[in-house]
Amino acid sequence: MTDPVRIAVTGAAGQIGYALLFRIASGAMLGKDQPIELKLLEIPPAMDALRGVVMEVEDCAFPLVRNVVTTDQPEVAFEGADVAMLVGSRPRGPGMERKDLLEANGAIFTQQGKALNDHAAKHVKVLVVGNPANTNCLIAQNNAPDLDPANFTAMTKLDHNRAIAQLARQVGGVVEDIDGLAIWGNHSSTMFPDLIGATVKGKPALENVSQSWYEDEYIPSIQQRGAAIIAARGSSSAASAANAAVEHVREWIAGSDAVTSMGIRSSGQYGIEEGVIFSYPVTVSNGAYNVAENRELNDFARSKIETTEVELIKERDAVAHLL
Ligand code: NAX
Repeated sequence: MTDPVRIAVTGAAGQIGYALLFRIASGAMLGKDQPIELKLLEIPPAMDALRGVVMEVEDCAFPLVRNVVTTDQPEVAFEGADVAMLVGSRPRGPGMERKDLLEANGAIFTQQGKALNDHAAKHVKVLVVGNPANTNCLIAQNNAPDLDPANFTAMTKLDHNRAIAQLARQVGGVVEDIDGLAIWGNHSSTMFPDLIGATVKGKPALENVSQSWYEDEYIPSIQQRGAAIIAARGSSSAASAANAAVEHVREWIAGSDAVTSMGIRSSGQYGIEEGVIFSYPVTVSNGAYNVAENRELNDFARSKIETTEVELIKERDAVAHLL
Protein backbone atom coordinates (compact mmCIF):
# COMPACT_ATOMS: atom_id res chain seq x y z
CA MET A 1 0.00 0.00 0.00
CA THR A 2 1.20 3.51 -0.83
CA ASP A 3 1.03 6.63 1.34
CA PRO A 4 -2.44 8.11 1.81
CA VAL A 5 -3.61 10.68 -0.74
CA ARG A 6 -4.88 13.82 0.95
CA ILE A 7 -8.30 14.82 -0.32
CA ALA A 8 -9.81 18.12 0.79
CA VAL A 9 -13.58 18.50 0.40
CA THR A 10 -15.35 21.79 1.13
CA GLY A 11 -19.03 22.00 1.98
CA ALA A 12 -18.60 18.48 3.29
CA ALA A 13 -21.77 18.52 5.41
CA GLY A 14 -23.96 19.57 2.50
CA GLN A 15 -26.14 17.46 0.21
CA ILE A 16 -23.42 16.67 -2.32
CA GLY A 17 -20.87 16.15 0.45
CA TYR A 18 -23.13 13.54 2.01
CA ALA A 19 -23.23 11.57 -1.24
CA LEU A 20 -19.60 12.22 -2.14
CA LEU A 21 -17.60 11.29 0.95
CA PHE A 22 -18.79 7.70 1.06
CA ARG A 23 -17.97 7.13 -2.63
CA ILE A 24 -14.48 8.54 -2.15
CA ALA A 25 -13.95 6.55 1.06
CA SER A 26 -15.04 3.31 -0.60
CA GLY A 27 -12.31 3.66 -3.24
CA ALA A 28 -14.56 4.62 -6.14
CA MET A 29 -12.45 7.66 -6.96
CA LEU A 30 -8.82 6.62 -6.50
CA GLY A 31 -9.08 2.85 -6.51
CA LYS A 32 -9.37 0.02 -4.01
CA ASP A 33 -5.64 0.02 -3.21
CA GLN A 34 -5.19 3.69 -2.48
CA PRO A 35 -5.44 4.76 1.18
CA ILE A 36 -6.78 8.27 1.74
CA GLU A 37 -6.92 11.04 4.28
CA LEU A 38 -10.06 13.19 4.22
CA LYS A 39 -9.75 16.86 5.09
CA LEU A 40 -13.20 18.33 5.44
CA LEU A 41 -14.00 22.04 5.45
CA GLU A 42 -17.24 23.58 6.63
CA ILE A 43 -18.43 26.89 8.02
CA PRO A 44 -18.91 27.14 11.81
CA PRO A 45 -22.73 26.69 11.83
CA ALA A 46 -22.34 23.36 9.98
CA MET A 47 -19.60 21.87 12.15
CA ASP A 48 -22.07 19.83 14.25
CA ALA A 49 -23.65 18.38 11.14
CA LEU A 50 -20.18 17.60 9.82
CA ARG A 51 -19.36 15.78 13.05
CA GLY A 52 -22.40 13.58 12.43
CA VAL A 53 -21.29 12.83 8.87
CA VAL A 54 -17.83 11.87 10.09
CA MET A 55 -19.40 9.54 12.67
CA GLU A 56 -21.16 7.81 9.76
CA VAL A 57 -17.93 7.58 7.78
CA GLU A 58 -16.33 5.94 10.84
CA ASP A 59 -19.27 3.57 11.13
CA CYS A 60 -18.56 2.25 7.65
CA ALA A 61 -15.12 1.02 8.79
CA PHE A 62 -13.72 1.77 5.34
CA PRO A 63 -10.30 0.10 5.14
CA LEU A 64 -8.87 2.87 2.94
CA VAL A 65 -9.64 5.78 5.28
CA ARG A 66 -6.53 6.50 7.37
CA ASN A 67 -7.54 9.79 8.89
CA VAL A 68 -10.35 12.36 8.82
CA VAL A 69 -9.73 16.01 9.67
CA THR A 70 -12.60 18.46 10.17
CA THR A 71 -12.06 22.20 10.25
CA ASP A 72 -13.55 25.59 9.49
CA GLN A 73 -10.14 26.94 8.38
CA PRO A 74 -9.25 26.57 4.68
CA GLU A 75 -5.54 26.69 5.57
CA VAL A 76 -5.95 23.55 7.67
CA ALA A 77 -8.16 21.74 5.16
CA PHE A 78 -5.78 22.39 2.26
CA GLU A 79 -2.52 21.65 4.08
CA GLY A 80 -0.63 19.22 1.86
CA ALA A 81 -3.78 18.49 -0.21
CA ASP A 82 -3.22 16.37 -3.32
CA VAL A 83 -6.82 16.77 -4.46
CA ALA A 84 -9.19 19.61 -3.51
CA MET A 85 -12.89 19.32 -4.28
CA LEU A 86 -14.50 22.72 -3.73
CA VAL A 87 -18.17 21.89 -3.31
CA GLY A 88 -19.27 24.42 -0.69
CA SER A 89 -20.51 27.76 -1.86
CA ARG A 90 -23.05 30.36 -0.96
CA PRO A 91 -26.49 29.53 -2.38
CA ARG A 92 -28.61 32.26 -3.93
CA GLY A 93 -30.82 33.69 -1.17
CA PRO A 94 -34.17 35.50 -1.48
CA GLY A 95 -33.82 38.75 -3.43
CA MET A 96 -30.21 38.05 -4.32
CA GLU A 97 -29.25 38.94 -7.87
CA ARG A 98 -26.62 37.13 -9.89
CA LYS A 99 -24.08 39.84 -9.20
CA ASP A 100 -24.70 39.51 -5.43
CA LEU A 101 -24.15 35.77 -5.75
CA LEU A 102 -20.92 36.30 -7.68
CA GLU A 103 -19.76 38.76 -5.04
CA ALA A 104 -20.58 36.50 -2.06
CA ASN A 105 -18.85 33.54 -3.65
CA GLY A 106 -16.01 35.76 -4.81
CA ALA A 107 -15.01 36.31 -1.20
CA ILE A 108 -15.08 32.55 -0.48
CA PHE A 109 -13.09 31.53 -3.55
CA THR A 110 -10.57 34.33 -3.12
CA GLN A 111 -9.79 33.06 0.38
CA GLN A 112 -9.74 29.44 -0.73
CA GLY A 113 -7.51 30.21 -3.73
CA LYS A 114 -4.99 31.92 -1.46
CA ALA A 115 -5.10 29.04 1.03
CA LEU A 116 -4.55 26.50 -1.76
CA ASN A 117 -1.64 28.56 -3.04
CA ASP A 118 0.05 28.66 0.36
CA HIS A 119 -0.80 25.25 1.78
CA ALA A 120 -1.70 22.64 -0.84
CA ALA A 121 0.80 20.38 -2.60
CA LYS A 122 2.15 22.08 -5.73
CA HIS A 123 0.64 19.30 -7.83
CA VAL A 124 -2.82 19.67 -6.25
CA LYS A 125 -5.69 18.90 -8.57
CA VAL A 126 -8.58 21.29 -7.89
CA LEU A 127 -12.17 20.62 -8.93
CA VAL A 128 -14.73 23.38 -8.39
CA VAL A 129 -18.32 22.16 -8.08
CA GLY A 130 -19.90 25.03 -6.13
CA ASN A 131 -21.82 27.44 -8.33
CA PRO A 132 -21.24 29.58 -10.30
CA ALA A 133 -18.60 26.89 -10.82
CA ASN A 134 -16.65 28.32 -13.78
CA THR A 135 -16.27 31.78 -12.30
CA ASN A 136 -15.61 30.50 -8.78
CA CYS A 137 -12.84 28.43 -10.34
CA LEU A 138 -11.53 31.49 -12.19
CA ILE A 139 -11.35 33.43 -8.91
CA ALA A 140 -9.60 30.62 -7.02
CA GLN A 141 -7.11 30.11 -9.85
CA ASN A 142 -6.28 33.79 -10.08
CA ASN A 143 -5.66 33.92 -6.34
CA ALA A 144 -3.16 31.07 -6.51
CA PRO A 145 -0.31 32.57 -8.55
CA ASP A 146 2.22 29.93 -7.46
CA LEU A 147 0.13 27.03 -8.74
CA ASP A 148 -0.08 25.94 -12.36
CA PRO A 149 -3.37 27.30 -13.79
CA ALA A 150 -3.89 23.88 -15.37
CA ASN A 151 -4.43 22.50 -11.84
CA PHE A 152 -7.81 24.27 -11.67
CA THR A 153 -10.93 22.81 -13.24
CA ALA A 154 -14.69 23.34 -12.98
CA MET A 155 -17.23 20.53 -13.20
CA THR A 156 -19.32 20.01 -16.32
CA LYS A 157 -19.15 16.22 -16.05
CA LEU A 158 -22.70 16.06 -14.71
CA ASP A 159 -23.94 17.90 -17.80
CA HIS A 160 -21.82 15.56 -19.92
CA ASN A 161 -23.34 12.48 -18.28
CA ARG A 162 -26.85 13.89 -18.63
CA ALA A 163 -26.21 14.51 -22.32
CA ILE A 164 -24.95 10.97 -22.92
CA ALA A 165 -27.81 9.34 -21.02
CA GLN A 166 -30.50 11.33 -22.82
CA LEU A 167 -29.02 10.64 -26.25
CA ALA A 168 -28.71 6.93 -25.49
CA ARG A 169 -32.36 6.82 -24.43
CA GLN A 170 -33.50 8.67 -27.54
CA VAL A 171 -31.72 6.29 -29.93
CA GLY A 172 -32.74 3.20 -27.95
CA GLY A 173 -29.13 2.38 -27.19
CA VAL A 174 -26.85 2.20 -24.17
CA VAL A 175 -24.34 4.73 -22.92
CA GLU A 176 -21.37 2.72 -24.22
CA ASP A 177 -22.67 3.31 -27.76
CA ILE A 178 -22.00 7.05 -27.46
CA ASP A 179 -18.64 8.67 -28.11
CA GLY A 180 -17.26 12.14 -28.77
CA LEU A 181 -20.06 14.10 -27.13
CA ALA A 182 -19.03 17.32 -25.38
CA ILE A 183 -20.31 20.19 -23.29
CA TRP A 184 -18.98 23.61 -24.23
CA GLY A 185 -18.82 26.72 -22.10
CA ASN A 186 -20.41 27.63 -18.81
CA HIS A 187 -22.08 25.30 -16.31
CA SER A 188 -25.31 27.28 -16.67
CA SER A 189 -28.35 27.35 -18.91
CA THR A 190 -26.18 28.66 -21.78
CA MET A 191 -23.99 25.53 -21.94
CA PHE A 192 -23.86 23.91 -25.37
CA PRO A 193 -24.26 20.11 -25.52
CA ASP A 194 -22.55 19.31 -28.81
CA LEU A 195 -23.72 16.33 -30.85
CA ILE A 196 -21.97 17.48 -34.00
CA GLY A 197 -18.77 15.69 -33.06
CA ALA A 198 -20.58 12.78 -31.39
CA THR A 199 -21.15 9.27 -32.67
CA VAL A 200 -23.56 6.46 -31.86
CA LYS A 201 -21.98 3.05 -32.52
CA GLY A 202 -19.41 4.84 -34.69
CA LYS A 203 -21.97 6.66 -36.87
CA PRO A 204 -22.58 10.44 -36.59
CA ALA A 205 -25.07 11.06 -33.78
CA LEU A 206 -27.00 13.55 -35.89
CA GLU A 207 -27.81 10.81 -38.41
CA ASN A 208 -29.67 9.03 -35.61
CA VAL A 209 -31.85 11.93 -34.45
CA SER A 210 -33.63 14.79 -36.15
CA GLN A 211 -32.20 18.30 -36.14
CA SER A 212 -35.45 19.61 -34.65
CA TRP A 213 -35.25 17.14 -31.73
CA TYR A 214 -31.65 18.17 -31.21
CA GLU A 215 -32.31 21.90 -31.24
CA ASP A 216 -35.79 22.14 -29.70
CA GLU A 217 -35.87 19.30 -27.18
CA TYR A 218 -32.45 17.91 -26.41
CA ILE A 219 -30.40 21.08 -25.91
CA PRO A 220 -33.00 22.82 -23.69
CA SER A 221 -33.53 19.60 -21.74
CA ILE A 222 -29.82 19.31 -20.88
CA GLN A 223 -29.58 23.03 -20.13
CA GLN A 224 -32.61 22.89 -17.81
CA ARG A 225 -32.04 19.47 -16.25
CA GLY A 226 -30.93 20.92 -12.91
CA ALA A 227 -34.14 22.95 -12.65
CA ALA A 228 -36.24 19.90 -13.63
CA ILE A 229 -34.68 17.90 -10.80
CA ILE A 230 -35.37 20.66 -8.29
CA ALA A 231 -39.00 20.81 -9.50
CA ALA A 232 -39.43 17.04 -9.14
CA ARG A 233 -37.37 16.30 -6.04
CA GLY A 234 -37.70 19.52 -4.11
CA SER A 235 -33.94 19.87 -3.88
CA SER A 236 -31.07 20.03 -6.30
CA SER A 237 -29.14 17.12 -7.76
CA ALA A 238 -26.81 15.60 -5.19
CA ALA A 239 -26.02 11.93 -5.84
CA SER A 240 -25.57 12.49 -9.58
CA ALA A 241 -23.41 15.55 -8.88
CA ALA A 242 -21.28 13.56 -6.44
CA ASN A 243 -20.95 10.77 -9.00
CA ALA A 244 -19.81 13.25 -11.64
CA ALA A 245 -17.24 14.74 -9.24
CA VAL A 246 -15.86 11.26 -8.51
CA GLU A 247 -15.61 10.51 -12.25
CA HIS A 248 -14.02 13.88 -13.04
CA VAL A 249 -11.20 13.34 -10.55
CA ARG A 250 -10.82 9.64 -11.37
CA GLU A 251 -10.40 10.37 -15.08
CA TRP A 252 -8.08 13.29 -14.42
CA ILE A 253 -5.77 11.04 -12.42
CA ALA A 254 -6.23 7.67 -14.11
CA GLY A 255 -6.77 8.95 -17.67
CA SER A 256 -9.52 8.54 -20.24
CA ASP A 257 -9.26 7.78 -23.95
CA ALA A 258 -12.89 8.70 -24.44
CA VAL A 259 -13.72 12.37 -24.89
CA THR A 260 -15.05 13.95 -21.72
CA SER A 261 -15.94 17.52 -20.72
CA MET A 262 -14.05 19.70 -18.25
CA GLY A 263 -14.13 23.38 -17.44
CA ILE A 264 -10.51 24.46 -17.85
CA ARG A 265 -8.60 27.69 -18.32
CA SER A 266 -8.88 28.66 -21.97
CA SER A 267 -5.60 29.23 -23.77
CA GLY A 268 -7.60 30.56 -26.71
CA GLN A 269 -8.48 27.17 -28.27
CA TYR A 270 -11.28 27.50 -30.82
CA GLY A 271 -10.94 31.29 -30.53
CA ILE A 272 -12.38 31.40 -27.01
CA GLU A 273 -11.35 34.32 -24.80
CA GLU A 274 -8.10 33.42 -23.10
CA GLY A 275 -8.18 32.99 -19.34
CA VAL A 276 -11.88 32.22 -18.77
CA ILE A 277 -12.75 28.80 -17.37
CA PHE A 278 -14.48 27.18 -20.33
CA SER A 279 -15.80 23.66 -20.74
CA TYR A 280 -14.13 21.92 -23.68
CA PRO A 281 -14.04 18.39 -25.08
CA VAL A 282 -10.89 16.86 -23.59
CA THR A 283 -9.04 13.58 -23.37
CA VAL A 284 -6.83 12.81 -20.38
CA SER A 285 -3.54 10.98 -20.10
CA ASN A 286 -0.71 10.91 -17.55
CA GLY A 287 -2.63 13.18 -15.20
CA ALA A 288 -3.06 15.94 -17.81
CA TYR A 289 -6.02 16.88 -19.96
CA ASN A 290 -5.74 17.91 -23.58
CA VAL A 291 -8.36 19.80 -25.54
CA ALA A 292 -9.61 17.83 -28.53
CA GLU A 293 -8.61 20.41 -31.11
CA ASN A 294 -9.76 19.10 -34.46
CA ARG A 295 -13.50 19.27 -34.17
CA GLU A 296 -15.58 20.68 -36.98
CA LEU A 297 -17.85 23.46 -35.75
CA ASN A 298 -20.66 24.61 -38.01
CA ASP A 299 -22.38 28.00 -37.77
CA PHE A 300 -25.01 26.63 -35.38
CA ALA A 301 -22.35 25.34 -32.97
CA ARG A 302 -20.33 28.53 -33.25
CA SER A 303 -23.29 30.72 -32.36
CA LYS A 304 -24.15 28.52 -29.33
CA ILE A 305 -20.53 28.58 -28.20
CA GLU A 306 -20.40 32.34 -28.58
CA THR A 307 -23.49 32.77 -26.38
CA THR A 308 -21.97 30.83 -23.51
CA GLU A 309 -18.59 32.54 -24.00
CA VAL A 310 -20.22 35.99 -23.80
CA GLU A 311 -21.89 34.98 -20.52
CA LEU A 312 -18.56 33.85 -19.06
CA ILE A 313 -16.84 37.06 -20.12
CA LYS A 314 -19.61 39.05 -18.39
CA GLU A 315 -19.18 36.97 -15.22
CA ARG A 316 -15.43 37.52 -15.38
CA ASP A 317 -15.90 41.27 -15.80
CA ALA A 318 -18.26 41.34 -12.80
CA VAL A 319 -15.52 39.90 -10.56
CA ALA A 320 -12.59 41.69 -12.21
CA HIS A 321 -11.68 43.36 -8.89
CA LEU A 322 -11.02 39.90 -7.40
CA LEU A 323 -8.69 38.68 -10.13
P1 NAX B 1 -25.76 22.42 0.19
O1 NAX B 1 -26.28 23.79 0.49
O2 NAX B 1 -26.51 21.22 0.61
O3 NAX B 1 -24.28 22.31 0.82
C1 NAX B 1 -23.32 23.29 0.68
C2 NAX B 1 -22.45 23.22 1.91
O4 NAX B 1 -21.39 24.15 1.74
C3 NAX B 1 -23.19 23.61 3.19
O5 NAX B 1 -23.04 22.58 4.16
C4 NAX B 1 -22.51 24.90 3.62
O6 NAX B 1 -22.43 25.02 5.04
C5 NAX B 1 -21.14 24.73 2.98
N1 NAX B 1 -20.41 25.98 2.78
C6 NAX B 1 -20.90 27.21 2.45
N2 NAX B 1 -19.92 28.11 2.41
C7 NAX B 1 -18.78 27.44 2.68
C8 NAX B 1 -17.43 27.83 2.79
N3 NAX B 1 -17.05 29.11 2.65
N4 NAX B 1 -16.50 26.89 3.11
C9 NAX B 1 -16.88 25.61 3.31
N5 NAX B 1 -18.14 25.19 3.23
C10 NAX B 1 -19.08 26.09 2.92
O7 NAX B 1 -25.47 22.43 -1.38
P2 NAX B 1 -25.19 21.16 -2.32
O8 NAX B 1 -26.47 20.64 -2.85
O9 NAX B 1 -24.25 20.24 -1.64
O10 NAX B 1 -24.47 21.89 -3.55
C11 NAX B 1 -23.18 22.46 -3.40
C12 NAX B 1 -22.86 23.33 -4.60
O11 NAX B 1 -22.80 22.56 -5.78
C13 NAX B 1 -23.91 24.42 -4.88
O12 NAX B 1 -23.24 25.64 -5.19
C14 NAX B 1 -24.62 23.89 -6.10
O13 NAX B 1 -25.21 24.93 -6.86
C15 NAX B 1 -23.47 23.25 -6.83
N6 NAX B 1 -23.79 22.29 -7.89
C16 NAX B 1 -22.96 22.23 -8.94
C17 NAX B 1 -23.13 21.31 -9.97
C18 NAX B 1 -22.19 21.25 -11.11
O14 NAX B 1 -22.46 20.45 -12.03
N7 NAX B 1 -21.09 22.01 -11.18
C19 NAX B 1 -24.29 20.38 -9.96
C20 NAX B 1 -24.87 20.17 -8.61
C21 NAX B 1 -24.95 21.41 -7.74
O15 NAX B 1 -26.08 22.15 -8.09
